Parts: sequence; C-alpha cells; structure tokens
Amino acid sequence: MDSVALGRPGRPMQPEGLPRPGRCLVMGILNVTPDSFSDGGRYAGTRRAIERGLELAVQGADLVDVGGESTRPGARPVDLDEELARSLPVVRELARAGVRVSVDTMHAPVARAAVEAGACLVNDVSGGLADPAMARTVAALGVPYVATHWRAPSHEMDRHAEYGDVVADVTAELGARLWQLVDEGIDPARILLDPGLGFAKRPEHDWALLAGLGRLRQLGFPVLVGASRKRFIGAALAERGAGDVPAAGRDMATAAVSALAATGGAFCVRVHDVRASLDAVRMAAAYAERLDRT
Ligand code: PMM
Repeated sequence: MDSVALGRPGRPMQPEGLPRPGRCLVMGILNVTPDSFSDGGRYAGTRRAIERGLELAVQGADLVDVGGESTRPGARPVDLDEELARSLPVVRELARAGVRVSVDTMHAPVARAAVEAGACLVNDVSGGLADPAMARTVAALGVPYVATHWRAPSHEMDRHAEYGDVVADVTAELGARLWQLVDEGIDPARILLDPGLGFAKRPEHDWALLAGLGRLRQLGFPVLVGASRKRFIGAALAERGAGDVPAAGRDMATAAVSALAATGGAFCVRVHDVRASLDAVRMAAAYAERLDRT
C-alpha cells in the first residue's frame, strides 16, 4: 500500500464523524495555557476557558479546539498531569453543553481522557511522532484525527526549517506518516492532514504551502489549515522598514487567509477569531459555486 493508494483518488474528502455544512469548517482555538504565542494566559483559568469556548460556539465554530500545552516556537513541554488538569474540565463542560470539542494534544493519555470526556476529534500537531502510543490509541478510540506535519519539538523546531521544495517535502513526509498511521490501525476515512504552518517553517515556507494546498490534497485526504495570527501573516502585513505586525493585529488578515485556504480546497481552518473566518469561508463557498470553469 502506498500513500497514493491510501488516499484513493475519488474517495470523498469528508472524514467520518464531522459536520457537512457545504463550506470549509471553522475550528475555534481555545488555548488553556499561560504561554501560547497570541492568547497565552487569557483563558488559563477553567471557568474563563469554558466561557470562551461557549462564546466560540455561539459565534459559529464548528468545533472548539481545547489545548493544554503551548506549541509556540521555543515552548517547553508541560507535565502530563498539568496538561490534563488544564484541558479535561474544559473539554468535559463544553461537551456537556453540546459543543463539538476537539482536543489539541501530542499525548495519548490526554487524547484518551479527552475523548472519554466528550471530545470528538484528536488534533495532534506532531502527527503521532511525539508519542509512539498515539496512533494505536486514536485507532482504538475511533475518532477523526488531524495529523500535522512536524519535524521536532517546539523548543528546537526552528533548527529544522530546511527544505528543497517545501510543498514536495511536506507532502512526501506527510504521505509517509499516513502510511504508518494506517498501519497502526487508524481508519483512513478518519484522517485529516495539516501542513503545519509555522512548525519548522519560515514565512516563505508557510506561503508556499498555503499556495500549494492543491498538491497536498493530491494525497486524497481532507486538509486542515492553521494559519491564525501566525508569524508569516505578521510579516506580510509589516510596512516597509517596520517590524512584523503583532499577533493582536492579525485577525482581519487571518480571515483573508481563511478565504484563500478555503478557495484552495481546505476542509477546515483553525482560527482565534471565529466570526471573521466564518464569514470569509462563506464568501469562499459562494465564490466557488459560481466560479467560471470554462
Ligand atoms: N497550530 C498551533 C496549535 N495547534 N493544530 C493544528 N492542527 N494546526 C496548527 O497549525 C496548529 C495546531 C499553534 O498555534 P496557537 O498557539 O495559536 O494555537
């Protein structure tokens, strides 16, 4: 079995267990961490985080992605108990309130506990590389799984941002990863791929991947794009001679990138500002419907 065969051209790009609104999905970000790069500390308390999760759902998030460990460049890993203590009560309460919750974790015990607490998707920025038990755990849980392109832990990933053709390299590395994930029991119908913008990538790599989503999609799997407030957006917004626009000023540009990603065929975008990206992907869907393909 090779990665192309895995993707089975013609296979519907709709993972089992996720909604079908007829547009790109919008996943709202809920970092229950003191140190994430753009919202670290804002939702660190359980009660505040639950309120924020409910707010994201009201704003129209198709999924609320709860994470208890920062993955920003340079971040140090947190203790498993700490990650569980941060994310589990939030997952449980939101799921109880009827919110569709995903869990952003690289650790199998957290993935398992979160799904048992009501999460319906595991979002693993390491694509199963950080924890050798992750693939088998997700296979047993039977939930959709986001496999992100990843080369190294956050504290050393910047040293691994070397590529020939970044789109070809990321596609090949994710293709090889898929092979192993399926080999370890994950149902291919439940896998989503993610190019991992900002993870061992420099801004030029992120732009190339965004513009090259079509090549990644040729693997035959739905693609999730996590561009929200990332450095490549701040760099592209910088006025001549000035520094990058800070994270807090990147939401409108993020929405524009969401429209670009949706137009490029993304299945889901992961964002901080749900309302703006929801409008953006709706515009992309309306545009795609009328696109002159002659
Ligand atoms: N980026 C971050 C965290 N989780 N998950 C996926 N699937 N894709 C991403 O690009 C991604 C992610 C880091 O950003 P944040 O600190 O704003 O959450």
